[in-house]
Amino acid sequence: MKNKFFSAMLVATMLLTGCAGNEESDADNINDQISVSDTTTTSAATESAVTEEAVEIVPERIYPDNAYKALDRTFLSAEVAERGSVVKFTYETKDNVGGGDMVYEKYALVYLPAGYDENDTETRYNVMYFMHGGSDSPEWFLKGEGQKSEFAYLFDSLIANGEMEPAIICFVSYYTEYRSDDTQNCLNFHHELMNDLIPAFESKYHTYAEDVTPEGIRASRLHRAFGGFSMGAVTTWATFENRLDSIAYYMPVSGDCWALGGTAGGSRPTATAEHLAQVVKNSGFTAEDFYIYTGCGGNDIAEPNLRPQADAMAQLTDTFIECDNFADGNFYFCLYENGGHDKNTVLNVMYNGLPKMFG
Ligand code: FER
Repeated sequence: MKNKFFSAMLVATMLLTGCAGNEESDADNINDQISVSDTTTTSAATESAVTEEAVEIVPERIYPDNAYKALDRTFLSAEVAERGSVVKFTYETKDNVGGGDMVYEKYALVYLPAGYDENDTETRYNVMYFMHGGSDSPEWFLKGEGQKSEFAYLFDSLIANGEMEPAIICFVSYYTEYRSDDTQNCLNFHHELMNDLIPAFESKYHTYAEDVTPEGIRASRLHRAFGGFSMGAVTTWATFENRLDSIAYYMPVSGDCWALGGTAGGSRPTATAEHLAQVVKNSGFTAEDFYIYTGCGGNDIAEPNLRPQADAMAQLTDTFIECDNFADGNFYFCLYENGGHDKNTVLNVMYNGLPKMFG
């Protein structure tokens, strides 16, 4: 996978330049974070012959081109050999921002791909967390435990057709019992995600996190995505701002970044884009370390907010590299020509974007 590629590149670069690296520098920290899950490869490689590592490693991940293609609607209903399942996952959370001892129970609806076996601890799965829009819930996507839905069919079909590797997709909610302000709940969800949900979820389900310490979560960042629709996209941009160290792939659909105020992606696109670029710089990560697949419909109420922001981001070419293939860049804006602010747009963006996710 790509982390192996980066590890090998790091080793090759160090060996070629004769540079042992400065453990304290940001650049090395980034490389450490990317390659931790592959430390055995790195340390073994360090001790083995230079030429062997330098010539043999090729990136294993071939990215499909990003050119938008219309959703194949047979993917939403066609019978394929195997179906995944939809289960409910409950976890305990707290007011991570306000504090206090109160514990609250919340749940997520989880798509598990066909063949997922809880007793098989060897097989690891990529994981995506996905947030609903205003007034909605995880049921908007998956209907409920044990239910069939267009979303689950889409994932089944993409996997059965070999367009994406089997992945676990966890539909979450920003609603809380302790705060009624939707925007604050969205902007703060990343605390609950990292402190409460991911440790519980990735202890139970077989993701690439070897353990659920902050280090274990960071080490598996190339195998983790966060996305969302509408207010869920607002949540996604906020997660990008705060959790780049733990999540490498982002899919904000039909919604802009509200860091500089509600719908500021539309009213202040350049400032919003510059803010996001600054966040990346401050984090010590570079354009090579993350991927954003964003999109909306042409008739989507969020299009006047998201499109100007995406256009402004694409101007900042040292951070957001617009591309037709994630092999060449890290940023793609997907416009579903006649799409509205609705499920059909999410299905279209997922159909196009999911095959490009994960290292
Ligand atoms: C947008 C981001 C989020 C947007 C709307 C929302 C109109 C959410 C609205 C809601 O759920 O009330 O860019 O554009």
